[in-house]
Amino acid sequence: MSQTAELDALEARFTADIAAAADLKALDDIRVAALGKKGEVSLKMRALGGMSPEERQVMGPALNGLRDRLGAALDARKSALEDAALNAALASERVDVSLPARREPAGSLHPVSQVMEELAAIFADMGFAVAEGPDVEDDFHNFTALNFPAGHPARDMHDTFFMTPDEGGIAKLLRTHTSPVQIRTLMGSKPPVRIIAPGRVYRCDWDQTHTPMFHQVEGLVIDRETHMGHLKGCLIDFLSAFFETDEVEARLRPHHFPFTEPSAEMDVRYERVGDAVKVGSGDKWMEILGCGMVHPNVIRACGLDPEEYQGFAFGMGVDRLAMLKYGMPDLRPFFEPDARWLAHYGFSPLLQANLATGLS
Ligand code: 2U9
Repeated sequence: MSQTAELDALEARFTADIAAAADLKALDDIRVAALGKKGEVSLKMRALGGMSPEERQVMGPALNGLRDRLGAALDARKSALEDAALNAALASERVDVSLPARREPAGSLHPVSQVMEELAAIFADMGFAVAEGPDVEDDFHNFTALNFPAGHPARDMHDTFFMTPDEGGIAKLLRTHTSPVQIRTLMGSKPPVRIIAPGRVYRCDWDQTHTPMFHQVEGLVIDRETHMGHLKGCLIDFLSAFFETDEVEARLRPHHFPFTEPSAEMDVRYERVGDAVKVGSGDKWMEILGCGMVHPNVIRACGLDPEEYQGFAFGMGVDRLAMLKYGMPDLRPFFEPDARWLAHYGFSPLLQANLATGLS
């Protein structure tokens, strides 16, 4: 057989092998056998050196052409095999995103989050907006603007978490109540104001009924003619919506807060049903929240004239409200990541608290 006829036969064989290669591994074996260092085409190219100039003139271009055509055939077959592999994977791993979910979501809403949602829904219905502010506060917004006198015990290191003082000796602190949120809102807006401020607060306190971080919701209404009657009506409506009963019986008992004057605590009639409370019946009274008419000094500190504007404020502990409504006997598991506790007391994230279809 002539040398060119031999090349034709070689080409025919490799071309057929390439077309028949079933996978990428088989194809690579063919590439090595033809074009690898010791491949048949490579060996023939190496033999060019020993040929006469006339032979080389024929065989050189013939071998180059063969090498290029086999290279191109190998590349084409490689991408065809890769496409086929991808299509097979896509077909076998197909996901129909339009199918319904097989399971309910695994997570659940913490009772504190649930109660926060309930509070927001109830007060939104009464025209209150939700206001938020920083957890790290300064003395002015947390104490001074709220009419705390210089030596008030709440300013003490024993009750408040202070940060390391800056170069000027000024120490930031963790807010001890959400009242600074309302100071910030009041300083930046013109009455009428109706807001609730839910959020985390911090106090140096740690025993069976107190945790160093807990949750509060406070409310503030500032307008021209707001009075104690509005305060009492608003709070009774709130308690009736929250405890889901029309029977609420409440009484105001005089108290003292620096930021309100007069100040009161509100008690509700209740009886125990297991670990939860039933509000509206029974012969016991329980303190449920604090409230009062905003002190003129607080209105003044926010840049408003207390002769023109007045209003009421209230505050309550969200963790305690959750315990009372949902019957948790102990506060401590609220802050422990115990999945079983959460599975028992948690709420579906798909059922958002609202007044139309029910709070809980
Ligand atoms: C401004 C003016 C007045 C907020 C108020 C209370 C009464 C109160 C406590 C309840 C239990 C806190 O969680 S608790 O320990 N709070 O009794 N809070 S009036 O008064 C304000 C707030 C902001 C500008």
